[in-house]
Amino acid sequence: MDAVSFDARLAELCLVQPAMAEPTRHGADLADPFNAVAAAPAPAKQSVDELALFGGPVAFPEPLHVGRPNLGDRERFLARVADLWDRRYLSNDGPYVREFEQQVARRAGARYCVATSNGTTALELTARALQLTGEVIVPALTFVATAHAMTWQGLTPVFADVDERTCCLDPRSVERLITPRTSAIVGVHLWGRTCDVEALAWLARRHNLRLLFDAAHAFGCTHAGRPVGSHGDAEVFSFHASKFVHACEGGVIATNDERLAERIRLLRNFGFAGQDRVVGLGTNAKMHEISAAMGLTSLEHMGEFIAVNRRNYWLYRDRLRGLAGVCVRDYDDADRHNFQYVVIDWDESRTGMSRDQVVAILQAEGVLARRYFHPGVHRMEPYASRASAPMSLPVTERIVERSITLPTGTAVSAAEVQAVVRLLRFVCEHADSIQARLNRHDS
Ligand code: T4K
Repeated sequence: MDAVSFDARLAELCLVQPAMAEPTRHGADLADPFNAVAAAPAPAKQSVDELALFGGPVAFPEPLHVGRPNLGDRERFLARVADLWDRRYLSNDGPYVREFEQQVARRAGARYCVATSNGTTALELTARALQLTGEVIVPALTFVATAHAMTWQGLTPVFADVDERTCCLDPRSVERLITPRTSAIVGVHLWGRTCDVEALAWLARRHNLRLLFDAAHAFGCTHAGRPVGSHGDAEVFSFHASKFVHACEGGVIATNDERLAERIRLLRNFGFAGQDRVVGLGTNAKMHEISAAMGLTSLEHMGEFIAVNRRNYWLYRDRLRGLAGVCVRDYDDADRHNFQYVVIDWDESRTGMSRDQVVAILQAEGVLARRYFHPGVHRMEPYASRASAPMSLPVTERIVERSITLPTGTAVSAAEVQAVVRLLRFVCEHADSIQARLNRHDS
């Protein structure tokens, strides 16, 4: 697709904003129990000289992060820690880990859940338990762990392009890459938007491939009304601290395949099938009890965390509406979402500033916006210098060059969201003078 038609398509997608855009209907007024002591953001900038990048005062001396952990009820967490302290049961399939697995399984609509030390080990165990070989087709528009986990298992990730609307694997691109060496498709539900599960399942069936989903971003989401966690051979969650529900570090494999779950349990614990009985190779990828205690506490607040994320998302979307060249990526209204990533598409040709310039301006102000997932995994090592590189992934490359992930979560108040929006508007309105200042700096 050429640049013009891509932009036209994106503009079209941005224009199709559902009628439910009024923030009040989505919780903009929501009392925020997690942010009672948030500092008042600095007043709006009056001139370009006041930008922190040019020596002005920093708007957010206490920075706003993408991925600042949501914290639930401190007393509940500490009570669980006291409890595990008293029972002296700290790891190895303990009671909190089992409870956490049950709770996740219930929410993910999966028959079996196996908790692990993190999402990356969960992906590794699943690839190994599925006995994948040769090549696996993955997107390059993802966190590097998706590909690294496969490579760590001796597999070769083959990068397919993504769909411009969902940002997830494009089944047509996947189909073109299937060879006799391919053993699996690994879809990623990027930023909580789900893959075209049906098309990928059809391809997997047709070519006798395994289908695995990296659902690190999609806990609590649904696809066609069914919870993420119940698709493909397995779906893998991350419960890293930066995820909206977390266990400090943690992962979970969700599956409806009992034998697969059993194999993963063995692999997770050195291959032990009982005391002194090792039935095969295994590793140590166990979740410990303190993580599970945090996970259980976090799960108790899942609804509140989503409500705050939803409020922030709609505030950003509502307040940025009409700003030329800036478009908040939307969600499919038919499904449930966790709203944990607010991603904007930044069009340099319309805003007059490059994506990297605006990220630098935001970061200088303490708005620690991220370029997730720049430059694309195919441009990272060891993939970039493989014999088969370079590869052409036009949609992926356009998205990684234009995306900005903005701070959200319970550490970001409604007032702070509005201050970030003011800053973005200021940057766009003063793009020419900012460029002039930047050019003066360079010369
Ligand atoms: N698949 C996908 C699609 C993934 O996105 C991930 C992980 C995985 C697989 C692998 O799952 P895990 O093995 O991680 O369970 C972060 C996370 O480390 C990573 O879990 C996550 N994806 C990725 C998207 O983001 P960084 O390097 O960007 O994180 P970092 O250290 O810059 O932290 C983010 C922000 O949060 C910073 O501004 C600091 C702040 N922060 C972070 C932590 C951990 C805090 O304020 N407190 C904290 O405790 O990778």
